[in-house]
Amino acid sequence: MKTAARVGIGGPVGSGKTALLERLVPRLMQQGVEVAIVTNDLLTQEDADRLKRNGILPSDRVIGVETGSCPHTAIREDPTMNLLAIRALEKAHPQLDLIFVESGGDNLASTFSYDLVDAYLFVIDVGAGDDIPRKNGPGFMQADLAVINKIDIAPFVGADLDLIRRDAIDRRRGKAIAYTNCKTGEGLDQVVGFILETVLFRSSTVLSSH
Ligand SMILES: Nc1nc2c(ncn2[C@@H]2O[C@H](COP(=O)(O)OP(=O)(O)OP(=O)(O)O)[C@@H](O)[C@H]2O)c(=O)[nH]1
Ligand SMILES: [Mg+2]
Repeated sequence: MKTAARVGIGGPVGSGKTALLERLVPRLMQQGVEVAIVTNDLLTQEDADRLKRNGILPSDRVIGVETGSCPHTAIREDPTMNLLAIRALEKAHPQLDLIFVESGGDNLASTFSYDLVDAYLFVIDVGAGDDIPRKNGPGFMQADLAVINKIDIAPFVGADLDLIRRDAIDRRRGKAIAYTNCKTGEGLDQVVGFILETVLFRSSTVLSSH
């Protein structure tokens, strides 16, 4: 059976992980990528219900995992629940190319096990403070792609975007960084391009020509 590539999405509570998925999935599907999602929440199916409600995917392509423990446990220490959800999606939809695993909101130390995913994104929120990139959080520093989200609110919270960019480049040591506004879609082409090229090994020339 064909197995789908897997991409984790981690980051602090409310940084915009689900909002990013809501922007990414339609763009990837436009590129012919067959997508499904596993969400993780502590004690509810909140994000899975939201994704099913907004109809970006048929509802049987979304599974909500209730971790019941610190979110990082289910994406790093013991990913069994997520692996079972992935297996169920692959069995029901053998045509899948890509499965996203959204972690429950966690702290800056939250990283994914590469037994669970092929690559992961770490989403931070400009509104949480412009010092976040230099706090040496392993999730932010080690992720395959760091996503600095909510760039639109920088002027309203007194966050210095130039400082964020300088610190992010310094701490990430050449690894990829995207700057996004999930309300408008700004910066999303770079994230889609990263997934197409780095995870799915497909050309994203269609995107970069726009
Ligand atoms: N202004 C602005 N708001 C955003 C952006 N991205 C997300 N939001 C808002 O931020 C809030 C949290 O977004 P979510 O996507 O639910 O965040 P999350 O990381 O999935 O949250 P948890 O799963 O609870 O950890 C929502 O009210 C979003 O509308 C953005 O780029 N700009
Ligand atoms: Mg979420």
